[in-house]
Amino acid sequence: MGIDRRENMAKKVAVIGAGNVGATCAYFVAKSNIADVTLVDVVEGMPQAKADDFSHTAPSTGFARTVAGTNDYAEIAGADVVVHTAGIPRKPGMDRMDLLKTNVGIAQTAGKNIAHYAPNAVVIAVANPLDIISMVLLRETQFPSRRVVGMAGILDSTRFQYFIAEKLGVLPADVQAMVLGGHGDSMVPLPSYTSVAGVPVKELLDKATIEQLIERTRKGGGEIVSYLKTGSAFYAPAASAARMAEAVVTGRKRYCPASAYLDGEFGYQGIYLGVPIVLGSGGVERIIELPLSQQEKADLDTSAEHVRDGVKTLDSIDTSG
Ligand code: A3D
Repeated sequence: MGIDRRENMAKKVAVIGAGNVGATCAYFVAKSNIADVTLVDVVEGMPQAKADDFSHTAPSTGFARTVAGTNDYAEIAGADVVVHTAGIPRKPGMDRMDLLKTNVGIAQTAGKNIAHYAPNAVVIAVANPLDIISMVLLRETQFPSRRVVGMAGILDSTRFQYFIAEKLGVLPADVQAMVLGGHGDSMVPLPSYTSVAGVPVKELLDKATIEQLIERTRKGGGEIVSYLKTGSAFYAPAASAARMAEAVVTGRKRYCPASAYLDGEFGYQGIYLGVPIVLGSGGVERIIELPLSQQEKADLDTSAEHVRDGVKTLDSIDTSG
């Protein structure tokens, strides 16, 4: 299985939810010239307006793709990738789980429409609570689990990379980091798999400083929520989702952490959890079972337990609603 170098002319990415994350993600994807983009939202006129506005940047930015906005799910037909961002974001004082009830209903509608109109797509979940919304999309689409994946670890890792680079005064792109686990305060940054141009971070920073940066990574999303007050981060989440969409559209086999459905990997069964994967045109092409220290595995167990609790809440909503 080599890298897929087929021409991408006919590729299409649909983004559901044309709010902060969705619209920014659509723009990143369109600007990278890898696919045509369709933006879907329930608010009348808004996705159309944003799509037109993006299109008018083409002479300045040079992108050559079409961007369409619509209120009709039928227009996602033929999408190779569907990025699901529709749903309410956090406000100060809220936990990602507080969004569950509202966002599950939205994801159920989206999942049914994706299955109907884009039955061959790879779905990238972004709406929160991420690991639970990924499960909802899996259940509603009934796609093979490798075709429903959640964006979180790649974002959490880039935050960890950025904080390390900032501390060391080096180029962020030279830092490689790995953050596993559920997308929440129990996420598991792994210094043992984090390096700066191949040099283990433990050689460059002391233990206390690394611990501080880990804590900042866990709270990175929350910091932005408390500054913004009316919503949550969107540039970095959108850039991460666009990178994942790009890996699928281009068939590049990107090694990244993402929320994948586990069927025994790392000892977990039937939940979505952030783990290292290879992402390509088929979606999750491989899950990499890294060796973990006792402490890392214990932290991942705690994170998995939080996700399991979320699935229980989801199931109670399903049966009562
Ligand atoms: P926001 O700017 O409010 O956009 C959400 C959009 O969804 C709005 O334009 C809504 O009109 C739209 N929408 C609502 N219901 C539907 C529907 N049924 N069909 C289509 N569109 C609909 O929020 P945002 O873009 O900042 O955040 C979107 C979601 O992403 C939230 O749940 C956030 O919590 C989540 N998020 C996740 C991450 C991760 O790292 C996983 C990061 C940032 C945001």
